[in-house]
Amino acid sequence: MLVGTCAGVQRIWATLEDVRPWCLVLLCAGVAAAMAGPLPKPIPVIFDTDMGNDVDDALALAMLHAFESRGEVRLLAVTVTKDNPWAAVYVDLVNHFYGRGHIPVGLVRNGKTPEDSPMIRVPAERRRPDGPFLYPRKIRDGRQAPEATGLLRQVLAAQPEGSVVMIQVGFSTNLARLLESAPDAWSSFGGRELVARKVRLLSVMAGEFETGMAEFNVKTDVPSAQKVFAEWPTPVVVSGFEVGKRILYPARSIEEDFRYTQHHPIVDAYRHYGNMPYDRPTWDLTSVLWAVRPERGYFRLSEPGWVRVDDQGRTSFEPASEGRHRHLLVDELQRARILEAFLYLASQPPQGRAR
Ligand SMILES: [Ca+2]
Repeated sequence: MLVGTCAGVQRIWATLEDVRPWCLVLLCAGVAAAMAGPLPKPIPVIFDTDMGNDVDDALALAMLHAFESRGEVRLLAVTVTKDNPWAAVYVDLVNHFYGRGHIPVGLVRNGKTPEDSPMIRVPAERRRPDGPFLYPRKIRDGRQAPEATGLLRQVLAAQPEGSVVMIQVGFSTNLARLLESAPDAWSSFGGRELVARKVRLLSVMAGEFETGMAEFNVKTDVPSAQKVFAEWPTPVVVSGFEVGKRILYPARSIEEDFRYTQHHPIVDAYRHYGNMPYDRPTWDLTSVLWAVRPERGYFRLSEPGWVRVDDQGRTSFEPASEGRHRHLLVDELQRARILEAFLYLASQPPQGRAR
């Protein structure tokens, strides 16, 4: 069926020289839709983040809450690969801020980058003049959060077959451990089988596909990245470093678009990550936008192939018709449209909450 379709497309292609650019857009949209079939609404999403290492993770989480408010996403869980106790606390207080404190938050054990980070610690430590925390949360200490791999198994086991979209915007520690995980009380399947049954798509921010440099998310945990790219059983769409670095989130938005409330945990994180005013690349936001709206033409997709990770953490893309991987491509017009979406989504107020 697919072979026949491709042959037909090739024949038509040869006769459509004047309209090829538009055909390419439509073809890419078709490929996006065909990769996973019609998307359910809301899309069940698991967000895996190294919250605290860069502020784009915080903006990406804010976007996911906006998508949930718009009926496009149901955030099943957030799992954290930064092994710092404030990381899970900060994620939990952001979820509470958006009125979704019920979302489970899992934290890696014996993971990478345990160092302190003011962008998560300072908002978490802020208190009102009369004593309580400025931003309510249920997780007081990251050590109270469940271990991430077990939480991933628990959440996946409860979902329908082929339904879950996973978004990984940190290192691959949690997802590699998920693949290796053994049957347990939540599921009689091992990790790879559980993923193959429950997950429809993995959207990843990792790697770099222009120069092949060792990108942070890959080089921080090379063996886990190698495992995920070699063994993950579903389609994988990767946003390389080169995509988000050319779309800068403007400091002006942080200063002006969040004024609907006096205190905002995303603004606090941004102000404590760098010296204001600064514009920051939107790496992790691109993987969220692709995962939720793959059919909307924000991005183009590469041909299919395989992402390879060498022992130094350098990435390359090897085209192959049977490959399960693709990476994102963007042009100038698309970048402008993507940034507009980021600004509206990241700064969208919590749903139905007068503050
Ligand atoms: Ca990140």
